Order: sequence, then C-alpha cells, then structure tokens
Amino acid sequence: MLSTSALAERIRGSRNILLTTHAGPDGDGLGCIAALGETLEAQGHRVLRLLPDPLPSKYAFLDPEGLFKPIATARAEAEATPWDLALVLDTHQPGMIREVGEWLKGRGVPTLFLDHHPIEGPARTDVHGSCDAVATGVLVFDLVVHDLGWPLSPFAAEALYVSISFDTNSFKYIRSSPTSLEVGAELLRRGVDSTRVYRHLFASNPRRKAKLLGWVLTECEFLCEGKLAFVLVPHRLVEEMKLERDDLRDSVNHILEIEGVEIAATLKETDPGDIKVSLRSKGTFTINGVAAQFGGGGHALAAGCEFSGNLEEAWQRLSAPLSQILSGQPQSG
Ligand SMILES: [Mn+2]
Repeated sequence: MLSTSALAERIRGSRNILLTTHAGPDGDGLGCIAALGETLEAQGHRVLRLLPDPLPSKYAFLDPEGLFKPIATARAEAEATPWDLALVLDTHQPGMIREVGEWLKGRGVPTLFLDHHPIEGPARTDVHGSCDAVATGVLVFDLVVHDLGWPLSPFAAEALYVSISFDTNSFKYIRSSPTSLEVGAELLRRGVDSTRVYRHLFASNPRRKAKLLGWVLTECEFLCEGKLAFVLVPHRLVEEMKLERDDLRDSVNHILEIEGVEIAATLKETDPGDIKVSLRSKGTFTINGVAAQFGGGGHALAAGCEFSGNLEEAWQRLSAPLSQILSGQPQSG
C-alpha cells in the first residue's frame, strides 16, 4: 500500500497531472477531481480532468468552467501534453476507468490510485486508500490539508463536501465513525453552503426519476420472508421513460428502507442485454462477496456487478447466493 506521505511526494514531484475516476462517475469521484484539480492548479501544476464518460448534467455545478473532458472528445488534447502522473480517484481497478485506462497504459503514464473500496487479492503498491474512509473525499481532504499542507479554496471545500455528502447519502451512512462528521464540520467552517449542496445532490431529481421511483416501489418483489427485495428494470422501461444512467442509480436505497428488508437488489437493463446490478444491505449481512462472485465488487454494504443477457436469468443466478446469505449467520455488525 502506498502511504499518504509517499503519494504527497509523488504529487509534489509531478508537474503535469491527469485526474480521472470510474465509468458512470458519481458525486464522490467527481467532487474529488473538482477539489484536487483546482487545488493542484493553484499550486502551479498543469491538470487535465479526463473522464471515461461524459459528465452527467446533474454535476454541471462542479464544473462551471467546462474543464471536465470525456476521453471520446479529448484524446488529442490529452496527447498534446506529456503527463508525469495520472491519479485515479474512487476506484483502484484499472478496468473501471475503461478507455482512459487503456490510453494511460498505451502512453506509459505512471498511474496511482486513491480509493476507499476494499482491495481483493495481492497487496498493491500503486494504491493509497483505506476502506475505513466513508468517501474518497475524506482521503483527499487528509492528503491536501494534512500531508501537502495546501489551502482549500471555497470551491474545493464545497467539492469535497459533495464527495462525502454523496457517498454517505447526506451523512446517513457514516458507519458510526465520527470522521466524516468532523471533516464535514471542518468544510462547513470553511464556508460551504450545505443547503446548496443538498439541492444539487438530493433535491434536483428530474420528474422522470421520481416516476421511476414510483414504478420501482410498486413493482418490487420480496423473497426470504421479506428480507430480500428486488426489482428488474427492463430496457423497454428505460426507453419509454427516457431514463439516464444517473436516474437509475439510487432507487435501490428506497427499497432497502422498507421494514423487514435486509438486502435490496436492482437489476437494470441499461442497454438491451446489458444489465447493471446494485446491491445494498441494511447492515447485518455483507454483500460485496456476492458481487465479487460475478466479477463486480464494492463495499460491505453497497456493491454492484454486471451481467449480459436476460434479466430473469441474471436474477436466477444472483438470487441463489443472496438467499443463502440470508439463511446463514449475520456477518457484520
Ligand atoms: Mn466513493
């Protein structure tokens, strides 16, 4: 594991730094890029914010100057500069940054990862992280404020507040650790407008997303005496309701909130035959092992994986190990 001081040294020694995050970018990874990008530039570094996907419109407020570039349209710009370092935020899996990962590898750009997801397999010297951190934003805060000793602008402070607020679902999932509240308080002291962040992250749902939530809550089914709740979202519905990937993201949390439910699953056919699975646990059972069984991963209580093929068949395969978990002993507190 790369120490935070070693990471800080690598950053100090790199003039041109490329920042990226996983495909299907979320508030944590994007908030980290916004915060680090501005902070690095203020210290004289050249920065490129390069994404595997376009920036979702919901996060346009993190990019008022249009600096986030999808690789599909920014390849030439990326190739015009010799990058000393690429820093990947909110994942440690090269496959999760898709084309950006292939491009970095092809160019031989030294690449380091800053992440808070549990790492499977052998120890990694190119990753700095801790799965005790509730968001990558907490790690970035430590890196910038404590290790680099650099100031955070009001914009960067807000972006880190977005990271933590997003991954904890507005400070709900803090796992009884005071750290996220302490960092959140520190960011508020630096002038963050928490109401503005709340509006952008949690109170700007498009109507189509609200309608989808109604559909999901109506159509969800229950197994294992109500402990397992699931819903299958067919591509037909995605087309009919003109849903975007971000619209499909957090309906799983609302199913999980139903009394008696311990594990919730949504299977979303984002393109014909292309199924994205979100798994959540209320806290008694860990579910990232099941996600890993199907090539995915994530946190103990929030994980995901993908299938290709038929929705019902995917659920058949997934429901067996989930039912098995629920018939066993509780695994986490
Ligand atoms: Mn995260």
